[in-house]
Amino acid sequence: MKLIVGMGQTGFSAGRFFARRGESFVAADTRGANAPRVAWLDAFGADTVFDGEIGAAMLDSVQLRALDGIVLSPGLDSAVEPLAGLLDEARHRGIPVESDIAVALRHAPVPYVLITGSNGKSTVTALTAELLTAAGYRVAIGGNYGTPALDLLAEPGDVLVLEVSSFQLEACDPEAIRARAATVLNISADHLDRHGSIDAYAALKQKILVHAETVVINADDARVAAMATDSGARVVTFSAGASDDSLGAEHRYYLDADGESLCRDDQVLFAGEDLSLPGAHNRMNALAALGLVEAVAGRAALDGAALRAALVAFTGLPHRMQVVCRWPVNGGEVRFINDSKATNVGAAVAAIDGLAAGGVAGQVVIVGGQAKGQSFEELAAALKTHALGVALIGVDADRIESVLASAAGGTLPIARCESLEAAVTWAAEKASARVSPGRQVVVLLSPACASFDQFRGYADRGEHFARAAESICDPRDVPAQVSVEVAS
Ligand code: UMA
Ligand code: ADP
Repeated sequence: MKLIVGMGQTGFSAGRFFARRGESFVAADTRGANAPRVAWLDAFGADTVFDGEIGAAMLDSVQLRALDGIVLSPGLDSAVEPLAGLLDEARHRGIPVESDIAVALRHAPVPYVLITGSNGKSTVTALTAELLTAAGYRVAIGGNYGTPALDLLAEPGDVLVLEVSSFQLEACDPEAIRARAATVLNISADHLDRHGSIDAYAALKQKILVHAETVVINADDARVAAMATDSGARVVTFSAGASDDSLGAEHRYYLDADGESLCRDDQVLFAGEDLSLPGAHNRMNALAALGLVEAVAGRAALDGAALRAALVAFTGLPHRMQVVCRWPVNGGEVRFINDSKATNVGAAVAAIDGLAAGGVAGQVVIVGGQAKGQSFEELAAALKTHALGVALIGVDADRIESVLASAAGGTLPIARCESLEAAVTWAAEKASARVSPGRQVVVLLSPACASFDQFRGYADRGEHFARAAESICDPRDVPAQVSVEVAS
């Protein structure tokens, strides 16, 4: 008998997994009346719902007398009561507590690739899956991105490509993780309200490297590079420039001196125009994906025409530096860019710096939401240098405003906005005033924060932004969603 804690996507996938295996399970959710109980009952029946309160006492209940494992959903913080008491008591009694990822990796019937990091996970996961598909593999893609890992086990294909989050790695024993290839793309502060420190957060991410066959390491990120030396795996590095070989890499992926071409060891693999993804950070993402693909499919796979075509065809995922629409004004235009998936400072800084390096005439940036314990000094520095104005939204606007005000010393126009719609209106006015003939000013939503204070998630936030922007742009001028040209 298993106890599934959390009736979200993960909980449902665990229920389906145990149901397929004929194992009994019950589920509990800390949200009381807000838990999706009706959907759960419809899917699994009344005897799969725990009928008491969450807490240590549930381990003595009749319903859980045969309990031999707990599957914990990632959104739940195991240090917070009443969950903490339950988990402490379970461990005390020798009952294993695992995340869905831990369970999935123990049961994976095919090799798997793991992708984590602070930013770029979903992009690299999607691109790696596309490239492996082009190389002839049947790929099952999911994890923190898209389909929960346990659902993938029903039809795993030849290889699982999984994005994993720090939350999913908490209740996950590194000894049980045996990836064919794994990457930590980068480390910058995120989810510190839950993990406590950046070291603790990085240590969670590092778990996927410990017993991987091949680790794909960002040689430009000191925290990640240090992880390579702790791993007994075959090391492959990626880097913006030709890095030194102090990491003992078997192969090095890097950008050529032009900053565009994708190289491996002494060879140019792809020219800049083979990559449709915009921005310098996405070139790094592409290098990481190529390293993962080689680890699974071998060097020859990188030469295939289908693989090149897949690389060219991959234009990126929604809500990441996506041009929503263009507003022709004053002989130039205001371009609205949705980067709602920038839920931490590192991603927002990459967007702001990338746009500036890409040569736009200016940018008005919308930031704010739930701060997740981050510090905003680095964001304030980027905004001070590159922004024409900043619209602040969300529950932690005060904190961001005070950092911005002290960094910019009154030189940066800042607007506190009640809603995202009000922020878009203010930002559009500010941006249009700076447009001149032939010039482009950007309104950028790159919030550096989580969205749950005002929205159902980043996608909901991005859709609100898009609707507000489209109401300003002439609808007849709205192009199909295309990617922005940012830094190279
Ligand atoms: N919740 C409770 N009590 C419960 C169960 C859930 O309060 O008993 C709350 C959580 O605190 C959270 C929300 O409900 O606010 C959802 O939690 P969950 O663990 O049930 O989430 P799932 O629906 O299972 O979705 C999870 C991931 N969500 C989180 O880690 C918060 C999804 O990643 C992931 O796609 C999905 O599993 C499938 O694997 C989303 C995410 O935001 C995209 N991830 C974070 C990120 O990318 O930064 C880590
Ligand atoms: P994740 O799954 O880690 O959140 P995504 O691919 O969804 O990553 O991108 C999230 C945000 O991070 C987007 O705003 C995107 O533009 C930005 N981003 C993507 N790759 C990188 C990178 N390598 N470095 C910094 N920011 C990045």
